[in-house]
Amino acid sequence: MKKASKKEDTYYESVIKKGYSRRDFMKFATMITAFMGYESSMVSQVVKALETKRRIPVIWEHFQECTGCSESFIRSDHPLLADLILDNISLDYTDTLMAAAGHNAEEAKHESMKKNYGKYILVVEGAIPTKNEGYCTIAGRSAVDILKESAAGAAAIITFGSCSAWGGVQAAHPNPTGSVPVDAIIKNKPIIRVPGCPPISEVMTGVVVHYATFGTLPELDSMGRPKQFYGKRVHDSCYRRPNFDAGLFAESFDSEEAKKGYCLYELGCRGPVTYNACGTMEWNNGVSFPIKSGYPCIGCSEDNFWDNGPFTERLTNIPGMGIEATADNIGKVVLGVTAAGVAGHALITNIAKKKEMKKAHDMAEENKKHIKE
Ligand code: FSX
Ligand code: SF4
Ligand code: F3S
Repeated sequence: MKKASKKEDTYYESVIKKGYSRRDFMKFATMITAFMGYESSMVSQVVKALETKRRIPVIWEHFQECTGCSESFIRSDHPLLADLILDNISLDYTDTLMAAAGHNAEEAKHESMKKNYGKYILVVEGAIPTKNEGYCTIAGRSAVDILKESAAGAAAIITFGSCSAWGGVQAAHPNPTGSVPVDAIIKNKPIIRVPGCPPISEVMTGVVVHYATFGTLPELDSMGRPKQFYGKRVHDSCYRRPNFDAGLFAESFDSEEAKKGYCLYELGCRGPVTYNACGTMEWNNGVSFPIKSGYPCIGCSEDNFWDNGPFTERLTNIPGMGIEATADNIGKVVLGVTAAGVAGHALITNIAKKKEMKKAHDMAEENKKHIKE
């Protein structure tokens, strides 16, 4: 565990102290500026901010979850990325990763919260049980109490992962612990949703760097997610998309077609109704993401996705097919589309879009016949 030093370093001072070169730093600044969706002309502004600004303290709470979000975060392949958050964005408390435990850890957290009251970013991983405080108790206190306490002094809250953003697996039917997302409890703070089970680590760093550079939160969509990262469907950036458009679908896992990159729509892919940047950012420095590994998107960044299964059953409708849809124009209506697609069908009001969908679906069926022949 790292205690806050007397003189707080700037981000730049921290990374240099850590042994990185100026060149590494510049590479990081360029990469994160691009991830944030800005022109290369903005790199100098990001560099200047990171060179001159004091690090933003981060308090990171864990509640009901699998800790996959932290795993995803620390496995980011950009060496400076994890260091910047874990060591250099002054991660003052995270009970999963810090060396200290018990009273020492609690003390460090309270010290940091007091010292940085009103200034720190609170990252929350995991959902919050409300039925019985015994379901998630840390240091003798309930998750609800801990959340309220740490949220009180936060400048903003990042809900990192689908559990804290939407409720996640705990809140799946029948939700035995009465789990809720952070915004069901905290109403008076800006909350940035960074959903995904797990989410992409660069998104979180992007949000923190944006805050450090501009002193404001990034632009959010109607669901409270940073637009730069959740503005498009997985389907819009999927490398299998040309095969979808050509009606080339894999019929089974591990088939020759699946290996060749045929579309996984028939195997239940939720990419067409899922907003996330997986197709462009991927994991482990662009090594892979679920679809590239041969498994359909299960919509892990969408609300209630666990109850939208079975995951290998194909969607019967694809809202917005044929257009580059954004979360704001169709996201609201497609959320909650079930595998059966009945609800999704009823929600689509654009007749032209329906026709287009039918045409494309018929075409796909036709193409499939040809593939089989
Ligand atoms: Fe949830 Fe994260 Fe999924 Fe797991 O902490 S979003 S279950 S990857 O770990 O909260
Ligand atoms: Fe990719 Fe899935 Fe869309 Fe096919 S349906 S193009 S696999 S996102
Ligand atoms: Fe999740 Fe789908 Fe991306 S399952 S990781 S949103 S490809």
